[in-house]
Amino acid sequence: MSSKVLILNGPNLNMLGTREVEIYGKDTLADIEAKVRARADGTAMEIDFRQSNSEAELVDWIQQAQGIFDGIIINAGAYTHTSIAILDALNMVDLPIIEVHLSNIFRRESFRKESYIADAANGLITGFGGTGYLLALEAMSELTDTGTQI
Ligand code: CA2
Repeated sequence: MSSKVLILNGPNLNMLGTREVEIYGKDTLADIEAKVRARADGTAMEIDFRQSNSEAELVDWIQQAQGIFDGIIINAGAYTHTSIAILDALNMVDLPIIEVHLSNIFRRESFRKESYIADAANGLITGFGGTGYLLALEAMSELTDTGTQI
């Protein structure tokens, strides 16, 4: 059986690779998407990879995920540290959720150390750059294969 994974990216992640490369790496979001697709290729996982700068659009996509997707991987960008609306939406869906960050949010400014999203997530991968998305995919394949939520 195949599983459909929704990968959501929040504000400013469309600008990856253009500046702050020492923090976020040289890869563009399109590079990361290509690596994720290459990794999913030949597996039973189908990827839907999206980015939005709008909190409302991210909430809409999460609300619509139930019944269509088998899991959500999310890098909510700066909304990670502010958005109760995204947290509520994630809590509403009964799907495995993995939070990803390119940078290690615990080694940065104190306002980045708190994640609202983490409260709804099965797990959090932070600080491995674009590789974090591949690690999340690996973890998601475990969660969706076994149907267990660790
Ligand atoms: O490390 C991550 O993945 C973050 O989610 C990235 C967010 C940041 O607000 C979070 O605290 C951690 C910011 C993404 C901004 O991306 C940029 C890309 C290019 C140039 C400047 C920012």
